Amino acid sequence: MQLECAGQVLDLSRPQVMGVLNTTPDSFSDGGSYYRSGRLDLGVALSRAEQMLEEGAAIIDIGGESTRPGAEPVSEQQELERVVPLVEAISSRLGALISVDTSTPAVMSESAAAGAGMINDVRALARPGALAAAAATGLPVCLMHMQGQPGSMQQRPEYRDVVSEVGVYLRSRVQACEGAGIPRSRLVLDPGFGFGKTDEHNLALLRGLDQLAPAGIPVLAGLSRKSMIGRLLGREVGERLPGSLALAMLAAQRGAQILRVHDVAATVDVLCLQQLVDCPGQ
Ligand code: 7PM
Repeated sequence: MQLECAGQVLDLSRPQVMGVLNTTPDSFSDGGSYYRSGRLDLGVALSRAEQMLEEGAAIIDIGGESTRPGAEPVSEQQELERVVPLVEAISSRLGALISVDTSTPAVMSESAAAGAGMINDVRALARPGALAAAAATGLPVCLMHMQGQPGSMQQRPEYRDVVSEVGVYLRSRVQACEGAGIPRSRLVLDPGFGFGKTDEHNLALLRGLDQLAPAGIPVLAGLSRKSMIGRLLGREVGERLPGSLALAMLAAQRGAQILRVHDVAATVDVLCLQQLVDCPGQ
């Protein structure tokens, strides 16, 4: 499997790491470290991106909207101001493959023009205009499942059969994409761990990860530092690396091709060993 990302080829015959570079001042795990007196510091963000690339990240994920429950909504203008200059700088200076974590059509178009190679949408292109905007970029898209809306999604998540319902939803979004001119060869699917899911739902999705996507469509798993690790193990966000690494390996063993993580070097080590055991001679 491989993905064609604006001239760069992403090899998915082995699991690849997507490193998270969050540009929101309230990001729960970066603590707003790229902000100096309320303004985004391009230099700091660039060196963080460079470090993740050196550690083996294949993709840098840049987002300007916090999806944390209770986070303040971000205007289109604000999101553009946070994301586009970073995409431009990281793509031109580092030549990195960038995915842009957005649900906003204008951010998709302007990020693509600034050099982004992939769209990562936690709303699976469901916002008005998003399907058409994403299609026009020609870029691959990660479609994520979410139940409810970020502000309230964790209040009472409910499913009859979470694996089958998430699968049905993702396949319906694949169809919507195909209808809008985005072929399935350009799609990645993601169950959206923690997005309107209890710990039991998240565990069931991890167990059933290999049943989620139609054959040939790669799967992305984002488990890094998530609150399910906090609840299951009783760990604060700074203490979730071992749990994150275990879940990244479990996801890779169940066929995830892209792991979205904060701790790139450690995850690359884990995935390297997993491949040596599970895919000898490759
Ligand atoms: C607060 C709550 C801050 C949640 C950040 C988050 C995913 C994603 C995110 C994911 C894809 C986080 C999330 N998670 N995109 N964006 N998959 N495709 O924990 O799981 O990083 S934001």
